Amino acid sequence: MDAWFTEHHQAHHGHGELIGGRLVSGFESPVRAERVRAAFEAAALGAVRSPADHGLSPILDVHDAGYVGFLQRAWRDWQALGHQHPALGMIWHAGLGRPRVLPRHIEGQLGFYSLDAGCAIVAGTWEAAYWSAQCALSATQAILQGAGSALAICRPPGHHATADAMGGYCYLNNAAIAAQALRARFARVGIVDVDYHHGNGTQAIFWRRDDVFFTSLHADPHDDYPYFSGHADERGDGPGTGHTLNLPLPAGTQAPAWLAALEQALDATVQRGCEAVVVSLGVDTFERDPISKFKLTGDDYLEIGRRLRRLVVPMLFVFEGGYATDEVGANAVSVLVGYERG
Ligand code: OKP
Ligand code: ZN
Repeated sequence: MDAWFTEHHQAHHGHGELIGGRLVSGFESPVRAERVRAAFEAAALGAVRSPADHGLSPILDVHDAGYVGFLQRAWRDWQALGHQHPALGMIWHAGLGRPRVLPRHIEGQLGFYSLDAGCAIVAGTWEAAYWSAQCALSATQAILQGAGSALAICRPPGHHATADAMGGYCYLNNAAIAAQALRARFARVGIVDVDYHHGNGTQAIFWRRDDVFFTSLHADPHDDYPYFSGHADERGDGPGTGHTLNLPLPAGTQAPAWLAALEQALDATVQRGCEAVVVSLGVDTFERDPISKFKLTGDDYLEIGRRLRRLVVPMLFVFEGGYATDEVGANAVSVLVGYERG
């Protein structure tokens, strides 16, 4: 299995996030991707490659053009006001659900195009988000050309981004962009989201579709981010009814209960006839993750990889969360080792 990685991710750095009303240093830091790359190289699973430039078109197959344009020019517009500090999403919001009219002012646009205050924009945010998506697209291309598996070491992550809004450290939805591109060859694509947080953006993108099955194991949204989606009764709508499966789990969940939920997710993915699968690979389910409350151990990630072998279809791993920087590389790569070597 080969991996796609680019140094462009480092351009998105130096931003914090608002927690409890205070701006703190960001958990979603450049070292995360570097650790995954280093662990992948150490495991000698395959080559680490630089992504090709697949352009904007596969991004626009998933995302709203107005939103993409906003991401491209947000830093310039923000800087033009004389600001040197990061621009934060959701500094203004309507308080009445999704705003109806796009404001002309950058402050208003930051609110219009964001789901929460988890997405700072700095000078290199667009560059990093664009190339993160290109990593997913290059790994997708390998699968389309016949590879059995591939890894996209994406940073920033993507699964909280909707078609037209950023949220939870995510700007472009790498897994959704990959799944959409896989549809060129595979009639039915599955997305298995194992990140600790519900993949609300991915769910929203495929909510009304029956050609992409989305299933997610995550923290119960009563208690944890993203709070407003991921409940078990959310199953899709219209033609997509039954093509979303949410498996929320309580704080403190350990491997036996987590793996039992994974089996349910895999059963459903097989039953839907998915011909290729994207794994939204977050390892913030780890017992020492600083922002999460599940209790998976390092060894559990090998077992997750072994269980995924049951899906005998091409599998694309897209890196999402995981904030225990000392272990994030080993944990993510253990999933791949379990998958490749059993
Ligand atoms: C992104 B991904 C912690 C607040 C965390 C945002 C979490 C985004 C997670 N007190 N808020 O799914 O790993
Ligand atoms: Zn997460």
